[in-house]
Amino acid sequence: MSSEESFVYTACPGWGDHDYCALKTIVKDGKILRTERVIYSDPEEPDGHICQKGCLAARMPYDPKRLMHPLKRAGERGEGKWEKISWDQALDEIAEKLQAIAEKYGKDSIVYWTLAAGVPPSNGFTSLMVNRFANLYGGTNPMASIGLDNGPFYTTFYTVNTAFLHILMDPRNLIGTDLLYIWGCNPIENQMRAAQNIVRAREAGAKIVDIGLIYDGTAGYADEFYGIKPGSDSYLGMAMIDYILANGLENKQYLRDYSIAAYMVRDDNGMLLRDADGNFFVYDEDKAALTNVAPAAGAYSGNNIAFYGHYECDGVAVTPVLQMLKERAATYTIDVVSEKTGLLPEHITKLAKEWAEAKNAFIATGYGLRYANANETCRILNLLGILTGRLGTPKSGVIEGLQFQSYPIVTNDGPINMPNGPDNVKSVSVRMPDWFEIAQTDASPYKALFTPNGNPVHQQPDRQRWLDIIKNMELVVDIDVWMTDTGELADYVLPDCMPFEREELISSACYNHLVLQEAAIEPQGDVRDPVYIWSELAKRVGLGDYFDKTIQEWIDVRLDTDFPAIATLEPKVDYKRLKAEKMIRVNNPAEPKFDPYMDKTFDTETGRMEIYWERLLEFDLALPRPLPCYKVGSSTEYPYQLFTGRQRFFMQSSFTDDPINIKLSGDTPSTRINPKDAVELDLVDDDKVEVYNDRGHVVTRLEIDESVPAGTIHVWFGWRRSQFEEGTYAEITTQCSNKETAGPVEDKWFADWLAAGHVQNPFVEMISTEIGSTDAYWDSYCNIRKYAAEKEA
Ligand SMILES: Nc1nc2c(c(=O)[nH]1)N[C@H]1C(S)=C(S)[C@@H](COP(=O)(O)OP(=O)(O)OC[C@H]3O[C@@H](n4cnc5c(=O)[nH]c(N)nc54)[C@H](O)[C@@H]3O)O[C@H]1N2
Ligand SMILES: Nc1nc2c(c(=O)[nH]1)N[C@H]1C(S)=C(S)[C@@H](COP(=O)(O)OP(=O)(O)OC[C@H]3O[C@@H](n4cnc5c(=O)[nH]c(N)nc54)[C@H](O)[C@@H]3O)O[C@H]1N2
Ligand code: SF4
Ligand SMILES: [Mo]
Repeated sequence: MSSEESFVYTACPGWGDHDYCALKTIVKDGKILRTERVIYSDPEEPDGHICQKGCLAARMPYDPKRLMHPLKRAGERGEGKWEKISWDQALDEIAEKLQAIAEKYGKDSIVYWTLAAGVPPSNGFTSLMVNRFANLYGGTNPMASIGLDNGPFYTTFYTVNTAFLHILMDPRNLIGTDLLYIWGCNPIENQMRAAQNIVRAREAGAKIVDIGLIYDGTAGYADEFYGIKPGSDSYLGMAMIDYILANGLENKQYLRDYSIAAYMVRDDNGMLLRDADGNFFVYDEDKAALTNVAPAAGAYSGNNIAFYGHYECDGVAVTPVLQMLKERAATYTIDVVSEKTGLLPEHITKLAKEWAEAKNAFIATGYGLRYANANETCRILNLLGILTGRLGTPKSGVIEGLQFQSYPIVTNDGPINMPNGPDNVKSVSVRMPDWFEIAQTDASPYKALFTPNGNPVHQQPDRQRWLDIIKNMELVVDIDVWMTDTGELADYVLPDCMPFEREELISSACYNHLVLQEAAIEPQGDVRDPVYIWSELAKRVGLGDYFDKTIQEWIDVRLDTDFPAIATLEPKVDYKRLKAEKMIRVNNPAEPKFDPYMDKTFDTETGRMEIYWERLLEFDLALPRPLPCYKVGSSTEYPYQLFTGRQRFFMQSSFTDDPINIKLSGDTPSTRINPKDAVELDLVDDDKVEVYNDRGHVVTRLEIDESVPAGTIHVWFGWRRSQFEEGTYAEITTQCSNKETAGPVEDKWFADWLAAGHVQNPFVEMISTEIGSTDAYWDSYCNIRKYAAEKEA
């Protein structure tokens, strides 16, 4: 053991779905001293980053509250009585029960819940090993169409026929822009990697405008803040589209070259006009005639192509897409939109004008838009980028869902996930709304549940649903680093290593670098890494031959890829080389920085960005259209909109055990309401209040705070159930994936996705979780009352 300081790299434990940093972990005498930002190699040297959570993460491995030993339930489920057992006992018993359940009910009765949003690093061994196990052994993945971050996926699937690619963006592209609309997200407090670049962008002259609900840290940082009524953003978007088109501010050259704005639509059936060979039609003004355009970005007959007007082709009346859009947008008048959004008419016009007129401008959208209408909202905001010619244009764009990346780096994970190829996987997948319908009934065929990633009992909306599901399970195994609300209901809780304790390949989001995570310290207590856990379980169910590699060997498999940015490196990168160098810059260009739209080639039927969606014609959604929220404001009994937004010092339920982070978060969870509502409700600061609806309740202290608009109740997200006085926010939130919120449009989207050749199984196609659903995290209504008074009454 050296008594000099040394360092290793670690995937940050605050790594949560949208911001991902490798940390530089400084070690001395076998202990972690501190964490620092990573210094990447040139030209990415300045871009490594660390935030307060990253700094405090180094405390985590030493937290006495973390899981240290395998636990077996000793009392009733949820009673909190545990017996410490050995790994051998735990794995022997789990394997035996698993085999018995498989024998009795079939393998599909075994469910794997693998939402890896809060498990660092994404697509590491915590995911790869369970995928491999499930694909070899069999079982059900209920993750097809989860209802998590759907809007951006919906938008890019129909517009440019990709799933994930067009959602990624190098955050450094923000630097040099003139105007940034931060729309429905709070990056200054919870997307620190983005925040760093927003700060740089502002220093370089950008004006920052926040369109939001809560006056949050981003609102405070912004030059202007516009508070909008919950879930009404698509109306503002349509008013902006109207302004652009009514004033001729659209970028015609761009629309002509890269979109189908000029393509003719048949008035009689709403389909794009095609000839027998699949050519499309536009109107050539010089020739004063309709001329055809071949599929896959065929050329136009001339330069003067019409966007507006009404035409006829062999007796069929036809209209260009942009004319139709203009007519539709014109119905969203300033008065209508002002009423819907609560924004002043002059503010709507100002937002539209400045967006249309700025030289370089970005819209960055996020998860404040996750109402049941979020899919259309995202589409409309994306369209604002297309109409002004900003997608793929330097220093401009629309970034959906704040998924920030440099160039994607692809490793050879297929053979790990699917050792016998995609056609021979034994796992099956069920769309989540369908799964919930069955799983929560007494007739549920699902008998075993593994939760190796995520904390669903706490973080999935409508907690009761999970209690019902677990009631039917004969075996529940949670793998985590903390005792969570999910673990509390398990039969076995297995303690995973923290990233500080194990090796791993960090391949995503590190600004074009492959980084080796090395163990900073010995595993504390009796914790084990995911390769050990799944390999040992596999051995006990007869799959040992498939789990015969060490972590180092698996890393070699991952690096043995023909993905050009890695394959072209000299000498070839393998574990040994990475171990010697710790990080290696892959062969991606430094400039231009990754922008998914930059080469402007699109794998669509037309070869252009499709801003008219024939496939959703039956829902009157060929053109975009604001849709209502699901429940917000719809109840007189529960008149308030519930917002359960994030906590700066927590990463979802991670960090909620650390005393410093707890202190920084106000010691105990709180509920915030506007002073006006407080007066009306006769509530004062620090009252104990109950926020409730027909599903359940949560009890906290009250904070009266002007940051929350009247009509909205904000209960902070993240805190464990045990930290609330009673109940938890998860009792009162709306189910995301259910038959009501995932309706016919979502069904059609899912069907279109499969028809496009995709696979309904997130264990095969790692992205399909976001397809064919809708987010409804904020669609819940609720009421609030003083708690003690209610009890005494
Ligand atoms: N510290 C911390 N950081 C995190 C996380 C964490 O738990 N803690 N979680 C990570 C994950 S998984 C995610 S998905 C991201 C999410 O991060 P964000 O995309 O930033 O989403 P939220 O924080 O949910 O919501 C942000 C803002 O949306 C606004 N909002 C609410 N309703 C509306 C509306 O109707 N219209 C508009 N325009 N705005 C509205 C509110 O003002 C709120 O402050 O954060 C990631 N980062
Ligand atoms: N009310 C409400 N509900 C929400 C949201 C909201 O804003 N409000 N946000 C939604 C969103 S955007 C998301 S992404 C989901 C998040 O939902 P989840 O991903 O289920 O939430 P987390 O609490 O992040 O769960 C991650 C779990 O992984 C564990 N973990 C951390 N590190 C490791 C590790 O190294 N190994 C293992 N095995 N486990 C580890 C953590 O302790 C934690 O229990 O929640 C959703 N639910
Ligand atoms: S931004 Fe996220 S990943 Fe980066 S240091 Fe902070 S918590 Fe960790
Ligand atoms: Mo998320």
